[in-house]
Amino acid sequence: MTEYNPKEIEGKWQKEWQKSGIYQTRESSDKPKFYILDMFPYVSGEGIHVGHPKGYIATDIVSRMKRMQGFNVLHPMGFDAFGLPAENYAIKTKTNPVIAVAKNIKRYKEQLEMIGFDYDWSREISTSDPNFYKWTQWIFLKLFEKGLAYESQEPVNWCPVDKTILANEDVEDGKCERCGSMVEKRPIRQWVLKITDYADRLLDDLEELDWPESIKTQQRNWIGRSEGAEIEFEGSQTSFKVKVFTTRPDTIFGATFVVMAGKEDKFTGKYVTNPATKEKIPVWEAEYVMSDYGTGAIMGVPAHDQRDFEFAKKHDLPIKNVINPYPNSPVVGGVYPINQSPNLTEEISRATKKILAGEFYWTKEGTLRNSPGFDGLSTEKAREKITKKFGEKKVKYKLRDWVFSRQRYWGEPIPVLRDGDKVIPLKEEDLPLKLPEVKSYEPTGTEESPLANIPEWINVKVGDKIFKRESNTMPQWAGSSWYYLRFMDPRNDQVLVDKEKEKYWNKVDLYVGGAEHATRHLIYARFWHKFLFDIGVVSTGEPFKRLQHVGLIIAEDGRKMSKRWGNIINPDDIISTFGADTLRMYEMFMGPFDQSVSWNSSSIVGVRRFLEKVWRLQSKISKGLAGKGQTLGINSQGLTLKSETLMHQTVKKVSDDIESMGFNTAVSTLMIYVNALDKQEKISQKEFETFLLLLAPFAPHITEELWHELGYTDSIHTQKWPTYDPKKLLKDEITLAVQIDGKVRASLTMLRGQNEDEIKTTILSLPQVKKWLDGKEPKKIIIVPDRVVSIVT
Ligand code: ANZ
Repeated sequence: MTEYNPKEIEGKWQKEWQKSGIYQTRESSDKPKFYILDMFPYVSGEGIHVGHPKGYIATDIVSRMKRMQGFNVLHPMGFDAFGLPAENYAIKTKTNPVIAVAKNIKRYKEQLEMIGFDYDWSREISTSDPNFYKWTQWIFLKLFEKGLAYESQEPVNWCPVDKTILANEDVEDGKCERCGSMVEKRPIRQWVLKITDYADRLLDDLEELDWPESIKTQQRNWIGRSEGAEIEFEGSQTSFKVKVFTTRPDTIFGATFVVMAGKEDKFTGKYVTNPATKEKIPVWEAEYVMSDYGTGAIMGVPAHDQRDFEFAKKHDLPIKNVINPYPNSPVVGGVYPINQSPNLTEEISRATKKILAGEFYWTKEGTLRNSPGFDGLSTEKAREKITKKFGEKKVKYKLRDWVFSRQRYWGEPIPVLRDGDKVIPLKEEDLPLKLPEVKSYEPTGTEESPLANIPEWINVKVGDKIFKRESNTMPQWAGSSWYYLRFMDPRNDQVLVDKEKEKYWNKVDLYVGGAEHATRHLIYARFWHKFLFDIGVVSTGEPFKRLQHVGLIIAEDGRKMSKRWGNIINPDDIISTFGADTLRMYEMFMGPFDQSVSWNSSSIVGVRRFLEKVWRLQSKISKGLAGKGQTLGINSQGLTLKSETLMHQTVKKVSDDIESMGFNTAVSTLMIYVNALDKQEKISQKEFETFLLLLAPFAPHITEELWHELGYTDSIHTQKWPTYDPKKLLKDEITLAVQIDGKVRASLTMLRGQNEDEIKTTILSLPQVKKWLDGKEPKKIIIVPDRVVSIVT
């Protein structure tokens, strides 16, 4: 037996798989489909570190198991090549983005191939390929046609360093998500997509998705639906009036001022009338009121809102309580309803007294007071009645329309012509509108992209007239909003995706990627998908059935892996020292898949040793019976009963764990199994094969080699996935006494619930029984279940 040497086998099998095309997805198939997808990488720096492939290894494992289980698997890969990350890298390295991106894609691919993934590379796509972005532009034209793409001059986020406007989703804590600079508000001409038209559907349809609850919650909060009322506060004498949005119309009798959005706290000198109390109240400006939410103005109810309370305290404005938190509390004469300790009751009384006196705020529910005509009503009931009487029911969203244009070169050109203020969309047959190759691609800092400086491209002569093209390009998130559809039919030049193919493959069954995409890519893609559903391009209302996020791999020093810290671990180095199979298994073994874990150089050695042990196991295979354990039964496949149980248990556990993405426990189950096999003097071929099949998704190279060592000529990756027999999972053992002609001659420990044939075969193969029978044929074998086997000769 040779030594385990991954260098010799890994490259060899990768080439072989490519040659034989075993991972290519066939079009028509009577098998059930399984579409499994990774969030494709954006192409920025040069190459990947060990953190990047963690999710890809996971989908590789699931896809391999599913293929072996008889599914027609689609597991594609491509590159998110347009946008800021790629362009900034190009600018930094002074390489034209066209060249930089091509070079980086090549490098990424080489690295991915070394890990031994089962991607169907014949379906590779890149968002900056005109054959791809033709359809991104096509979707834009459809959005425009339906009135969902429009131009606006609203003040938007401007990043002074990246020199482009950004969507709200691109801004984190007031900073540009890419470069960290403070964004400014600037009124710049922009293209906007009306995602708000889809707010309710984006919200409602979350219910049906098998997604992590945390991501659903983030989307709910991002969409931020609020039910409330708009109420108008009219000027006392003048025509001046202020409309406010409130979720608490029930507190209107406590509104003692109105605040409009402003840069600093300031009394405007104006007054309006509270429609409920008919009192004259002052109008202020303050920073805490946002100009772009609700109506940009609020009614100040200091007794029931913390910020209003603080504002009133600061500016000495009246505070008037209109809600009694505990209507039955001793303070107002009733008896406190809950059986509380006297101390607690006392404390509540004291707090209630303070609240009722307007010395503190109460933001929760209660019963109305100081509200003539509504006193005694519950806050809930009062909201309804007061809205009817003084205002109008309204639903507001935090979600804003998607600012969709960038003043940058490296993106999809927006396919429209302009004649002064008039916008003329291109015709479908004029797509793709190709991005011209340029010498200078640095952003200009103006409202235009560098494309505006290329007269041959920007000016279009039609007849005698000169039209101008749109110089702005689409954001990085355009291509990724629909790329998963293109994998279903990547080379179609007639339609975005063929109807039949779309029907067969939609939805993505399992989508795996970073949790940081919760409120951007995953909202944008759902929006586009719903739009494509509305215009009949796709047949499902949602793109991704099940979503799973990947936990980060942190560097050994506990920091994020980054060039800046010099703590990057390159997968190429790990592969050349330990092999790709070790890298794969180690990354799955590190910890729960969705949690962050630190790299640990010494643990990876343990995984390599495990694979060496697997390699050595082949010398123990016995084609006949298993050795040892004379008191244990042996079944027809040469398995001792104990080892048979363990085999069935291992099959079940590993299959279930892969299905639920519990890869770390799947690996440890395989390790336990190997240790058990290693303790046996001999192992049966059946056991070894079953084990190899279970290990194959994790370590595709070593298993392929050992499989061929067994004499097989076709790939292990196209074999059937092992199944288990639930009856054989039973752990409890029984001991049968074996009588021969009335005398106990042997005993047999076996699992409860074996069938009679199994028991008979096992008994007759026991050495002691053979000895006593001495070649005689038994006339009769009587089995008393779980107790005695009686052989009559
Ligand atoms: C009166 C009131 C009384 C309020 C009370 C709250 C408690 P959501 O939609 O859940 O975030 N609000 C409305 N527009 C605003 C704006 N442009 N900037 C800042 N605050 C704004 O919360 C809606 C509530 O936030 C509204 O209800 C309003 O304050 C405030 F006891 O109106 B409320």
